[in-house]
Amino acid sequence: MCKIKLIDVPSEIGAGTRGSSLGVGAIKTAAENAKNEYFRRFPVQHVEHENDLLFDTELEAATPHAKRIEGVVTQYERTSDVVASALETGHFPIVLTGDHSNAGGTISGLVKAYPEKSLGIIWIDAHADLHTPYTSPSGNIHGMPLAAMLGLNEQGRVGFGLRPNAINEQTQKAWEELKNVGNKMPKVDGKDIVFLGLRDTEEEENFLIEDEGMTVFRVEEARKKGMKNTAKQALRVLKDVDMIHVSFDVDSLDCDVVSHGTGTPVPNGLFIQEVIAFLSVILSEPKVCCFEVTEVNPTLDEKRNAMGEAAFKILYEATRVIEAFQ
Ligand SMILES: [Mn+2]
Repeated sequence: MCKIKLIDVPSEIGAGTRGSSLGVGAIKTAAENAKNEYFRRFPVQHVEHENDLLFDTELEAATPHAKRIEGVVTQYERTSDVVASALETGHFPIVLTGDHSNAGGTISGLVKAYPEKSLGIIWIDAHADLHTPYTSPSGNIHGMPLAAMLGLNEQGRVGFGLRPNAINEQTQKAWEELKNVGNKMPKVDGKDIVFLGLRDTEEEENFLIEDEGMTVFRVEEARKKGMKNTAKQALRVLKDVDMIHVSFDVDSLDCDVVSHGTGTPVPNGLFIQEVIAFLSVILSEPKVCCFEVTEVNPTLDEKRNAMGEAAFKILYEATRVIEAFQ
């Protein structure tokens, strides 16, 4: 049986809306209110954040197409060190983060610990997070972590030239640094990325999904097939990789049914029990080496702490599967 290590990364400098740094606290509050022992059983290792950069308007203006990107580089370096050392000491890291840009730090830690192993990623999300500074409409880096892991540059790897942003040198340099954290670039092949719950993407991202051969399970399709069958199919897609990372963005959940307590809520998403069913198969696969939960924002929750409670329920059930099988 594995030793689980919880890692808390309350960074929200990659988000466009404030408050996701409070997300891990909202999950802990949900556990305490349910009188659940979870956070007593698994102590949390904290990773220092750079959220004070949010108050530096000059810094934000310096790299408008990738806001606070130098801070994100620092964050990736810190998180990747903690994740890599958790793996090296025989732990299974469960990473709880503020905004989804942090996933790049987690993944950089996996490749830092195991540079020889090929990586597959299961990305449970309403969004593809495949923008680069060259294509991002917002400049918010939580829409870019997968592009960084793919090592994408100008207009993706493709050169189709859809309204590319004019990037200054400072942004360019920091984007290269960000992609190279973990000393391996690219860290993943497009064909080894599987999405679940995707339903709000831009043209540039759709192009990349198609061009790189990524796999997408949309909500209706997965529901029709059944979540466990969908999970088995996802694992078949990743049958040749050496290790698998699972990243769960709570905006994959249906915001009308569950909660709007996340930065970029989208309707017509997954239900809590569907994510639990999907993960019950995925996390029993021995090649899975890390699980991540992100983007809970209690300041946006119209139902008190409903999103924190949903995330905790999923985290709790996911952890039971990890303990049983990893
Ligand atoms: Mn996301």
